[in-house]
Amino acid sequence: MIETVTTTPYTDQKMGTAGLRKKTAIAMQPHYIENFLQSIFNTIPSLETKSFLVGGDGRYFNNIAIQKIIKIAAANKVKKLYIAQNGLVSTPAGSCIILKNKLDGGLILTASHNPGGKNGDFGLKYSTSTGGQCQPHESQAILEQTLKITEYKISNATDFDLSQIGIFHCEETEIEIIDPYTDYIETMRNIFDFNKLHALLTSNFRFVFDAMNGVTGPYGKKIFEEILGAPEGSVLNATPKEDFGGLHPDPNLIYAKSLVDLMYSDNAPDFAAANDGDGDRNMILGSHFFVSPSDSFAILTDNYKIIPAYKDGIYGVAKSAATSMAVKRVADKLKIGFYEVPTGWKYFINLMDSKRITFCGEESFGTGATHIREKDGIWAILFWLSIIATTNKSVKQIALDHWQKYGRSYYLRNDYEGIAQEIADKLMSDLENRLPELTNKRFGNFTVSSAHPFIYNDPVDNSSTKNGLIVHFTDGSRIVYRLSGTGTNGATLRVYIERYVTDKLLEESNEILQELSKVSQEISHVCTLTGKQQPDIIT
Ligand code: VG1
Ligand code: CO
Repeated sequence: MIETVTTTPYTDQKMGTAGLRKKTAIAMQPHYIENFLQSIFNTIPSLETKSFLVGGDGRYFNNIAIQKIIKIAAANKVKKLYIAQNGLVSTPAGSCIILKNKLDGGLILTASHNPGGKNGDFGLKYSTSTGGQCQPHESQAILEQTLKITEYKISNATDFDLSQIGIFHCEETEIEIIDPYTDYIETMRNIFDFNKLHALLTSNFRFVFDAMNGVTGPYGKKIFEEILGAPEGSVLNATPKEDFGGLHPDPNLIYAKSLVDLMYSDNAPDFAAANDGDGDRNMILGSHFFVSPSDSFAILTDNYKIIPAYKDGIYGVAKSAATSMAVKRVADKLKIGFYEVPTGWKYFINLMDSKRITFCGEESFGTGATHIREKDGIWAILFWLSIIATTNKSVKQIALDHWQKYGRSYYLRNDYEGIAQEIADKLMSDLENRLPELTNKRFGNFTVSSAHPFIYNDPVDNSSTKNGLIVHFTDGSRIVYRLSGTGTNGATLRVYIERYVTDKLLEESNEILQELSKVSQEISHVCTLTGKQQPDIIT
């Protein structure tokens, strides 16, 4: 039986950088997720011919939301849903499944690196047949639906068992519970030399992977331990938990602290990596060494020939504007295309689909390639392990060699969190107005060479997007300012700071960037406007 339920709009269902992200309590309000799902379906023509993947990172409310998706999709006469077994699929594996099975899209329940649980965050990433998240014009159409919705349709079927692989029906809709690992693992096998990786992980090389109680635990167990032979126990925090065991599943120096402590201890393994809650982010550590994501992306690009899938050449690379310029120097050397896009993986999709690029990266611990249309944490780890297996060098040596060849972009991101939205908006608009006056101005040892909003003109669909403000200095240093689009608590100002150096290669980023950090505060007036004397988080 299908019911039509009368509802009224929620006015806060605008998607951000990566889907809809809300406090769990907000997402659990009556009709909230129902409204949003119906609004998505309202924008998709001919649902009776469409198939979607459904799954999530296992956070609190994951499986309740999946039951709602099944019933609302069935009431809207969707042809077929592929549901990840037990409701668990990583964001990269989801993209892989959509592409391999030529599905029309997917609904991935995740708030990514945000904490989970009743008091944490919940979210939904809506992907289309590209395998990646919907484009801005599509999220705009969905937003418009959310603002005028009056009813949604839902089947009154009882809940379904998501634990057994198999096929059943809800109303006319076919529901298939699928294994969420096989397609993804096969894709990894086709990219990397698994024999070489097996030899490395069964040697005396010491490897750990911290899944942070997120969805990549089972993927890590299967790939690193069962297939590649790493000793049992190499995967830490391997069981997906509704609240990530109280962890903040964000793989960085602050939230993956226990892993970082291990890697800086006397007993440090040779290599460690961590993923975020939904498995699209990665952090790479060597013994007593941290690889910044911008450097990691540049290093992977420089070593593309090592990987079987890329040995015949790569098209080009793209990075978000906020990411350091390190990869640009590699692209120039390799004479391959280089693109700069706004923050958010969706902006890479057209470049990948039009064969302009093969790799993409973001400073926020995201790297990936054209095998899917999301960033991919495990892919990055397998790539790093392949470089180590081929060169026999330590992580630190690989990074050092890279800096010796190209110079080093010291890089830090300063986040000012929990700012009142009006204040954050004012900070950005006042700063934008002041940008023209900044040119040629001197701040300590730094002189501004130009300052402008970052505007991206997509070469494929000709859309234009403004995202953030950039200040360039005469020595090549840069400061980028933008507001986060994934937070759920007021506004977060992100300030990205970078300085290029060719002589001092082994300094502390904090030291090298200390003066520029001060300059970034002076330029933005962030301290006076927010009352904060320093950033809340430095990564
Ligand atoms: C952040 C990162 C961005 C990333 C996005 C989604 O967005 O800065 O690079 O693409 O999260 O990542 P924002 O708008 O808060 O800066 V995930 O792993 O949260 O899907
Ligand atoms: Co993520």
